[in-house]
Formats: sequence, structure tokens, C-alpha cells
Amino acid sequence: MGATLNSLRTRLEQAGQLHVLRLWHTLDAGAQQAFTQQLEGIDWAELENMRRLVFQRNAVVPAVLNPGFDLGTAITPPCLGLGNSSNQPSPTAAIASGSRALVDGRIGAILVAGGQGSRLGSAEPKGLYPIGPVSKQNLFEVLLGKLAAVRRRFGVQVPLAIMTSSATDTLTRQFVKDHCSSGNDRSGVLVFQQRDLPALDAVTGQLLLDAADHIAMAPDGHGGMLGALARCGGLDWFSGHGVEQIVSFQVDNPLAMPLNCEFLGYHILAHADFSTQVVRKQDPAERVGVVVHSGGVYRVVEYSDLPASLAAERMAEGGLKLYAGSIAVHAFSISFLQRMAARSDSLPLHLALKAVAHLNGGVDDRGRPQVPSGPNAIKCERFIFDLMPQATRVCVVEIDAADGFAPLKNPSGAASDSPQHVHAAMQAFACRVLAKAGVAVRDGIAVELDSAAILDAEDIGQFLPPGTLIDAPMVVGRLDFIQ
Ligand code: UD2
Repeated sequence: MGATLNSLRTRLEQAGQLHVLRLWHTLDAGAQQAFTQQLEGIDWAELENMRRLVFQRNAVVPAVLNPGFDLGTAITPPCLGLGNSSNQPSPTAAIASGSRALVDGRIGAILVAGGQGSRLGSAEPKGLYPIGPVSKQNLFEVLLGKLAAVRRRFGVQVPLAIMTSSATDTLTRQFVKDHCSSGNDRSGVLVFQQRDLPALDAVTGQLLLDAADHIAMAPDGHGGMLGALARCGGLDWFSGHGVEQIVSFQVDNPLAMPLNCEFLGYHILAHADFSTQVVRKQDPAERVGVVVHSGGVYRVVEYSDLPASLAAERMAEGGLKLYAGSIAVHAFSISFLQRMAARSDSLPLHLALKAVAHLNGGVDDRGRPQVPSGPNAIKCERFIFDLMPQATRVCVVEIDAADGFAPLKNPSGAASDSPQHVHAAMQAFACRVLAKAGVAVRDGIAVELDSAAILDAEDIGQFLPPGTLIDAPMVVGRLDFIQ
């Protein structure tokens, strides 16, 4: 330990961070060992880069990655509308191509699930939040069900990687163990963990202790998936399964349709490196990034980085000028991800000013660090959509929000994106799909589609004949749920 401590001390001194050892003498041997391990895990070059950004204090997108991009002149790029018969290629051709890719096993999926349900009042992974309006299934069950429905229809298991964070890893692995077959076979699910990055004092750029033997850390953003996948061999895992295209989607959207054949088909037929689903933004205040185009460069501008005046600009016919709202359902060619993972600068860091509890801010009577009254620290994150400007070909597909976007962000009773809003969206979606299959629902009766059984209206007939009137709460596709 002596030699290790000496070299650590030297490293910390060089980095101007020796203060983190100030309580070393109070630690027992076990705590010293754990702390040493944490310190040895720090990427010092990256820390230096983060400190430089803290001093510059802005979200930096390296200009070299985006020559010619100018937000002031950015426009909404051309979007293919899902189901629009004037699309080139046609919806029929796209559906055929996407279905073939699924049947051939060329599609893989990544579920982005590093977030906790803190805003929903839960310390558990957000994926465990019970969202089914009738079934009470959690977000993981609803979303993994969609892969099961694809397997029923196309006879193939889509390889799935689930990205966790330090906060969600243990319980997510437990969920996977309880609910999915695991292992490196065709039916496997790979769970991999994104990294944490140190939070830095907003004024001094110093590391913060949140315990005598621990530095305050935070997940490195969903862009962390690129490095984490590469480090754990995940990209090879997908390739080994024959996957050529990977779709990523977020755990907080139970209506997400990452494996929609038409979307996959447009991506494949366009030979795109990066395709993305968007919904038409109606209100400038909607909290979604926008896909924009300027100087030959496509990119997603996060809502917090979009000046209010630009967000509010409207076209002559009244719609928003920058209307292509990103819902974080992206498709990537695996070769593009491999190229991007091989570079250290493919994803820039974004900075966020947050309140982070730490020892200098005081401790309560049980010795726990106190949360400061205002933001005191910088957290650094990478966003996966920052890969877009580096894609040779980009394809943007507009979907109807009612079919594919019902984000769960806020607690019960909130004005938007609450469990009640999501339930209403799931109910409305179920009623529309049932109506297409000639099934009606009595007013005020709760219905839900079992995501593992019903991909679209085509599947309804296996469970309910046309002309049926549902007049009691029901999960269609799970007859055991008739109440
Ligand atoms: C995200 C998008 C926004 C829009 C919206 C749609 C970003 C920066 N913004 O906004 O443009 O598409 O979603 O709902 O992406 N996550 C991790 N690890 C992390 C951070 C987040 O896995 O380190 C996951 C988290 O579990 C969630 C998703 O990423 O599924 C989005 O995170 P968020 O809810 O913080 O993002 P939000 O709503 O600000």
C-alpha cells in the first residue's frame, strides 16, 4: 500500500488534487483500499480536459467535428413521414427491407437505462417503474415485451444490450436474471455499465469528496454507451450475432417503436450511418432536442442549448421552423459505431451546473455530506446523438407522437410527462390499434395491449374477433388479465 500511496500522492499532486487525501489518516485499511481503487480508476488526461472546460464554462462542441455548422442559419432537414406514400423509397419497399433485416438477424438493440426514477420519487432504476395502466407491468417488461412480439412475428430473437449506470446496475441485472434467459447465445441479453465521471467544483475545478474515502461522481451521460460497449466487447458481441444495424432507445418511453420495420427499412435503404425518429414539435417549450441541418451538417441541438428565440421561430404557415423533435430512438450501422469507438474525440463533453453534496459544504449530525442550497458543481456528460455530424449519411423519419412517444419524466400530478399522461397515451394507442382490427372499447374502460403479444393491429385477431366490444378492464393478448 505504501508504494501505491506514494505514486498516487505524486499523481494527485501533479493534477493539483492532493486535497482529496486530507482525511486519509482517518480511514481504516479497507476504506483506504477502496479509495485507492477509485482514485486509480480516474482518467487523468480526461480530468484535465474536464477542468479546462470548467474554466471555459460552456458546452463545447469541437469545431473540427462540425466545419460549416451555424445554428443561426440551421433549418429542419428533409424528413420521411412514416407511412407517407410519397416517400422515396416507398413505405412498402421500406417495410420489406426492414422485415428482411429482422428475419436475417441483422438488427440488434440497445436499451438506454442508466437513469433512476428520482424525479418520479423512486431510488430504483426507472425501468422498474410500474407503468402498465392495467397490467402494472414495469417499463422493462413493457419494452422487452416488444422484442418478444418481434420474435413471435419474425421467428428471431433480436440481440439486446441494456446499458446501466452505477445507480441502476445491480437491480437491472437482477431483473434480467429473473426475467430473461442470459448467456452469450442467440437469445442472450447483454447488460453493460456506463462509467461515472468525477463532479468538479464549479469555481475551482477541484474534485469533491462526498465521503472521507470517496470522490463525488456522476454517470457520463448516455453517450457513455459508445466507450462502455467497446470496453466490454459489446460491439463484437453484436457482430458475433450477425448484427449489422443497432437501434438504441430510452427506458422512459413505453410507446417506443425501435424495431418498426418501415423505420429500419428507410435506414437500410438509405445506407445511413445514423437514422433517427422525430416527432413534430408544436410548442417551443417542449423538452426535446431538435434535429437540424446547416452547412451540410446534421446534428441534434439539445433543448437546453437552443436559444428561446430560435426555438420559437415559425414558418409562414404557422408551424415551428425547427420542429423535428428528437425522441432518442436512433439506428446506427455497426461499422459506424466501430469507427467512432476507435476515436477518443468522437463525443464532446457537455457541462451541467448541479447541486452536489460534499464534505466542504458541511456534514449533518450523522456525518453525511449536505446538499448545498444552490448549484455548486459541474457534471460532465456525453450525448450519443453528437455522433450525428460525423455520419456520412443521415436519415430522419417523422413518426406520429401518438404512436411512439409517451415519455415518463415527472411524478404523479405533474403538468406533463407524468404517469397519468403516459397511461392516457397508452390507452389511446390501444384503442386506435383495436379500432383498426374492428374492436371497440366502451367509454371509460381501461385497456392495454400486451406488448409481448401485439405488435400491431394484425395481431389482435388472434385474441379478439372483429366486432368485439370490450366492456371490462383488460390487457389484450394476456387473457389471464381479464378482470
Ligand atoms: C432526453 C433528450 C431529449 C429528448 C428526450 C426525449 C438528452 C440529453 N436529451 O431528454 O433531447 O430526446 O430525452 O424523452 O438525451 N440516461 C442514461 N445515462 C445517463 C443519462 C441518461 O442511461 O448518464 C438515460 C436515462 O435513463 C433516460 C435517457 O437517458 O432513459 C434520457 O435521460 P433524461 O431523462 O435525463 O433526458 P431528458 O428527458 O432531459
